[in-house]
Amino acid sequence: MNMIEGHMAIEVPENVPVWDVDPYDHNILRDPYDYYSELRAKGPFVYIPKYAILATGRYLEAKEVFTDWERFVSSRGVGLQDFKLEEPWRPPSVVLEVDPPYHTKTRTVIARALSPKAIRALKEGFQIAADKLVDDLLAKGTSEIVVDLAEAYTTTVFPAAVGLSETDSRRLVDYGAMVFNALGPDNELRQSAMAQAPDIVPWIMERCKRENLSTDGIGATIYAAADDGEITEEEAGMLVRSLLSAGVDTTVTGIGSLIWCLATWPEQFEIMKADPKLVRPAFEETLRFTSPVHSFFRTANVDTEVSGIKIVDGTKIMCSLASANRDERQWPQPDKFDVTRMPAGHLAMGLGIHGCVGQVIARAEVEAVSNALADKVGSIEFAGEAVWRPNHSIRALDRLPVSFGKK
Ligand code: OVM
Repeated sequence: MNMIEGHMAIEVPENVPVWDVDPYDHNILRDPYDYYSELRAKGPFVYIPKYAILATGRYLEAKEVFTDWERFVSSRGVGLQDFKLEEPWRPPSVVLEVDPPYHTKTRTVIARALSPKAIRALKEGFQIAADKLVDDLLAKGTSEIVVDLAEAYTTTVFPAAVGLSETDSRRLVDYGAMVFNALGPDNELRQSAMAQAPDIVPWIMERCKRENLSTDGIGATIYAAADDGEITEEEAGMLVRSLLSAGVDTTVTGIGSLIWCLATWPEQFEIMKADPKLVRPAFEETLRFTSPVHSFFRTANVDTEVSGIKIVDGTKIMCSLASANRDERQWPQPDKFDVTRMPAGHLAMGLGIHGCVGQVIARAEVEAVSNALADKVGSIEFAGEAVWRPNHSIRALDRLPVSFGKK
């Protein structure tokens, strides 16, 4: 078998255009929208020879591949690597990188710990934290939103909600960067993220232990399921690791991108401020428009067909969620940021059995920030260049200097 980036190198399927492009090129990772347009225009799938994978940037196909967990499995990894053929860099996630029936058990436990009822109790604390940070930034006038708001806020309220006994903004953010870069090719970007593993991984694993968690947080709810015999003690620790893997960089990115959108389209900020009912839809539109997680893979686990294209067992399929969320076949005026759109069905948080299990807490965290902006901030203006940070699976801001004006 011919291997490439840890998976089987497939042949070009019939009727699939070959596109000699590197989706992990830094210029594309920083500004991917021309790449997405071309990806969608070429057809339902393209074959990318550099990685011998299929890629889809269209809504319908991305949705079909994402929903059908029986044909398109997660247990072989949701990045370029096929876990059936190569050992992953860390023990696989017991919820992301598994399939039913095993998945059903762990998902039930983590979903309970992150249920709307569990999250409701956290909202007041989120609002107090967001109000205070926004007040501080208003007093400062000009600030760098990625570090001073998005990271500062998320790495305070989220670890507290989980029940971590100690937090470390840099390690949490850089662990997320490792986890999300790990899904891509073994290039310089992945290697430089991984170079931090010896410092970060032991710290993260220590945080996941029962004795290092409060008795009343999300982590404790997960460990309670081990006491009840629903999962093992080890699985409970692994589910806490999932919280720390997926719960920081995603939310940090969502907050940064929301503020970037509102600074770029001040008239949309005006519309949102005029109607508090638009605070939630404004974030959903930010999710559709910016798609913090730009891509995930599935692996075909049978010989099958999608949209008339034959797909063989072992095929890695790169699903560009960010492109699907701009697909002109699905969205009228897809490149318009419109806080009144209410983009039901966007793929930014996936969907189906692997759909983001943390979406209730993520929305609650961001909503508190949006409320604070709508209440207190009159204007958001760029105070320097917004810079994007290349990552194999996340499109995040690296730097966002803005001036907040008082209302
Ligand atoms: C995990 C996890 C879940 C969702 C996303 C993610 C790749 C990781 O369970 O570790 O990032």
